[in-house]
Order: sequence, then structure tokens, then C-alpha cells
Amino acid sequence: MNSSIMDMKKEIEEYLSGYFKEKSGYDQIIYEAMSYSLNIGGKRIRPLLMLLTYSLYKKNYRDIIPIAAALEMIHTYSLIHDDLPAMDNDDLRRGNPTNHKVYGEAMAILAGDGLLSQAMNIMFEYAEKNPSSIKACSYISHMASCDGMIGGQVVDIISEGKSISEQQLKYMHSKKTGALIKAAVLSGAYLADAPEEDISKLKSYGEKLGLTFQIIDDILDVEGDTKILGKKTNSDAQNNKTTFVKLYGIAECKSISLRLTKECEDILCSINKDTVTLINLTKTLLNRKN
Ligand code: GRG
Repeated sequence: MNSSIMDMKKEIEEYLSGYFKEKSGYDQIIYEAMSYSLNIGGKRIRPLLMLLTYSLYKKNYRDIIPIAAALEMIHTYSLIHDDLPAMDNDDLRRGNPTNHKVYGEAMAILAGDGLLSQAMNIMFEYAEKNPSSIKACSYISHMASCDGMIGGQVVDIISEGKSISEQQLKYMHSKKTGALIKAAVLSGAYLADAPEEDISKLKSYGEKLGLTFQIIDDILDVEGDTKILGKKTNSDAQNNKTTFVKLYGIAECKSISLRLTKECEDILCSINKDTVTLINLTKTLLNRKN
């Protein structure tokens, strides 16, 4: 990652690590549980995509860090819940024990709920002060709901142990993983009041990037190293899931992700703005090892 991306990441992390610091009371444990998963690692791809897209049009990305942090809270909540025994039953996340392994199942459920609610609080408070942000906040909320991420998770759960079609697999991932990635890009564009012509290009970029991200996630589940990945490998096979690797094979998945990354780059090049940093991040994601 280049230095401007590293700086942005650092600022996002400072905001997140300071967020629950002042909290105290008989319920303090919930703030500890939320902070634990929020601050034990993570690539921060979604907030970075939001800030970089916003930066194509506006100078001060710091203005929207609260919304970027809210999106990361929603993503972190989904990881906590996804790791629960009732879902994927994982012990390791972001290189550390999963939330329920540290705080117990009941508290992990509440930590996920708490992060989702806190994200909504942040967005409502921000929108109250900045009414033009309503479109972006509402879009993020929709993409986190059954119209997006939860809907995808539902298809994932009801498909376990069954063989599903390519169409169903794409539908599932466009919602489960793709929705928040598209939300990151488009909310950055909405917050910056980007022109309509660019919005439609960025929508297509976000969709292709989300699909690439998932295909690489499936490859890493097979070829990755647990130490670098920070989570268990071969989880898809153990949970009897249909994946892109199962459908196309590793070699074809690699060539599809290469082609999709090139298409993402072409879209970004067709936007009449300085998209170099966003292109670099997109290429970094293609070669990621975690
Ligand atoms: C509401 C009970 C209940 C459960 C919700 C919504 C949900 C469970 C799960 C969402 C689905 C999910 C976890 C999708 C995974 C998407 C994905 C590829 C995650 C990994 O993202 P990275 O690689 O992770 O960006 P880091 O740790 O780097 O942030």
C-alpha cells in the first residue's frame, strides 16, 4: 500500500480505537467486546474505498471519517456474527480468538448488535448535521439489510450442503460480500456529490470489485496460510459450501480475477479524475494474501 493509503488507514484506526474509550458503567464489558473485534486488525478496505472515492472529488476526506468508521463497524459486526457457533463456528479471526471465544456467545451476539446500532447512531447524528449525507447513509443502511448483506447470508445458510447454480452463487455473493463493498464506493461518491455519469461507472466498478474480492477470498480459503490470513483455511469445504473455486477451479478463478481487475482499472481510467490511488488499491487487492 502506498503512503497516502497508509495515512488514511492510520486515521481510520485512530478514530475506531478512540471511539468507545470514554465509556464506563455496569455495562462496560459490551464496550470492551465491541472494541476488541474492532481493533484487533483488519485491512479496513471498505472505509479506505469510501475515503478514496470521496477524494476523487473533494479535498478533505477527514470530513467523512465518521461514516467510514460506521461502515467498518457494520462489517465487524457481520464478522462477529458470522463466526458464531450457529453460523460458521470459527475460533480465529483477524489473527486472534473470535469474539465469542473471548467474551462468550451471549456477549458476542450483543457486541455485533451493538456495533450495528452504533453505526446507525453515527450516521443519524452525521446526517442531522449534514443533511446532504442522507442519500449515502440510507444506501449504506440498505446494503447492510436483507436487501444486501443479510440477504446474502440467508442464501448462504440455506444453501449449505447443497449444490447451487452459478447464478445462485453470484446472487449470494453480490449481496453477502458485494453489497458492503459497493456501498463503500458509492457512499463515497454520494457524499462527494459526484456527477451522475461517474456514479454509474463507480457502481459497475464496485460490483466488479466485490465479485473479485470474493473470488480471491475463495482462493485464499484453499491456498492461503492461516498465519497470514488470520483465520482458518478450508472453512468452505468443511462447511460444505459451494464456492467459485469448487465451480471453476483455482486456475480459472485466478484468470477471472485478473480479468475483472483489468475491467475495474479500465472503468477507473475512464473517469476524468485522478484515480491512480484507487487503481493501486484495486491491484493490491488482487495480490492480497489476507
Ligand atoms: C444477523 C445473526 C446475524 C448474522 C449476520 C450478515 C452476516 C451475519 C454475515 C455477513 C456475511 C459475511 C461475514 C461475509 C464475509 C465477507 C468477507 C469476504 C469478509 C472478509 O472481509 P475482509 O477480508 O476482512 O475485508 P478484514 O478482517 O480484513 O476486515
